[in-house]
Amino acid sequence: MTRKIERSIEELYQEDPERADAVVFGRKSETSDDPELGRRGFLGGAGLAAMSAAVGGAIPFAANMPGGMIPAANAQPAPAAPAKKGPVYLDFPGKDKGLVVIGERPLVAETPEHLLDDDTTPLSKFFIRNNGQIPAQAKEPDAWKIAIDGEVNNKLELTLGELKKKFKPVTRRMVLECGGNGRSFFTPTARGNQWTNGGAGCAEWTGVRVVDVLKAAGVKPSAVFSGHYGADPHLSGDAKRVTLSRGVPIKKLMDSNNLIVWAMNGEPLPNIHGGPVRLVIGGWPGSVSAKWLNRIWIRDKEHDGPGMGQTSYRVAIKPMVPGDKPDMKNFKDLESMPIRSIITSPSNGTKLAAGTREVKLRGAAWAGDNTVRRVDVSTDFGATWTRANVQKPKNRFDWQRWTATVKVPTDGYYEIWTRGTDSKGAMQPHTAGNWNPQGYGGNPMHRVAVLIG
Ligand SMILES: Nc1nc2c(c(=O)[nH]1)N[C@H]1C(S)=C(S)[C@@H](COP(=O)(O)O)O[C@H]1N2
Ligand SMILES: [Mo]
Repeated sequence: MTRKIERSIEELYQEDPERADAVVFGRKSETSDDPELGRRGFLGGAGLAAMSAAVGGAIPFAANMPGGMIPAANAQPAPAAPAKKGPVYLDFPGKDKGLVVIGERPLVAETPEHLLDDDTTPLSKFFIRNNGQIPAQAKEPDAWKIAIDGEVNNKLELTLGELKKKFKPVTRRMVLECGGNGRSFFTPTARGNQWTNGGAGCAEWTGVRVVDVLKAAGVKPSAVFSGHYGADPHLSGDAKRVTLSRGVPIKKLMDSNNLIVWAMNGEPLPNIHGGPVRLVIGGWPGSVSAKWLNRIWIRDKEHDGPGMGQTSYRVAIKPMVPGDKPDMKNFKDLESMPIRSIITSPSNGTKLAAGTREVKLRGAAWAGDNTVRRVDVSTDFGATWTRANVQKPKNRFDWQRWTATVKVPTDGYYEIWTRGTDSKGAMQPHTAGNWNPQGYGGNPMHRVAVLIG
């Protein structure tokens, strides 16, 4: 008996992983009560042949394949909208056509892992995340005004021109990562843009230290938290509504790595990335790094702007039942981003010549406020691991590039897995854990399918 497959294999894995396994593996009966029938490790010749056909080659390490996990060869980038089949590629001035649109209004686009192969992410490949409308390009960048007010002794209103003159410029290579990066890996689906791993990039940012400007303003002892504001109009067009305004505890704000920046990779900050001037706060959700920055409000209590509170940028304190109604008392702000490692070469679905026995890998790893202690890679579904060579960061909040060479015994279908461990010992899990309604903190191991021969 064969049932017609109406849903995509990805959807089926989301909804009914056992049945998906049965379909992918060509198991004869979906309703068999023999628990071993259809288990990957116990596949007979017919099932294995069907699976091999599905992924395009023999699977030398089939016995190790975890049940219920969609093969990397079948995993696709998330479509922009449920109605659309397959990825929608970005068409935006100055941007690489390989970026994938994951939201159209507001415009959101991610960078597939293989386009993050540069040590410094070029402007053309840097992901885009907007919550509101994209403002018009500023005509006189140096006349742009930024206010520092609230719990300060001297309220400041500086133009960008003054900022450049009064404070010492510094350049830092830092990761900017959306708080929702990895959201698409949650089951059941979490609300929001369905990022895979591409809501991140690492650029050279030039600007002045936030702390230098704060010193000039004189922060009062009553200061507790900040509120960051940008000039982008609300999607509704209502001039009174703020698009997004998040902030950080004053201790984080004072970190000397935080910058008010006007240049990215040595170029004037592009409008789409918040030009002429934005904040860059390393290691924390990208949403605190306000684009089109026009105000830093120093507050005597936690901030309450749009994007703060409820389940926005917040994770469960005690694990909750996935998909359940949230208990609002059980949430805390997502602060440091979790460890993530990605394979940037080869790309998912790469075919290599028959007889290839060694594969060279390149990747990147980063870990929010922490550093990357190690990266390990596996070609046999996690049975054995090889330690990668991890480079040192250029400066704090930089990502760490890594390389590794792995050996494969025969031709066939392989999945290369990467698993990062941070400086505190936290390691990437197999699947996204600690489910929360808006899907923060999803950092499962990254996998790419490679077909040899
Ligand atoms: N003013 C403003 N700043 C913003 C946003 C926004 O919508 N408006 N989005 C934030 C979010 S959620 C992220 S992840 C980053 C994205 O920066 P990018 O578009 O330059 O990649 O900007 C942040 N700063
Ligand atoms: Mo974000």
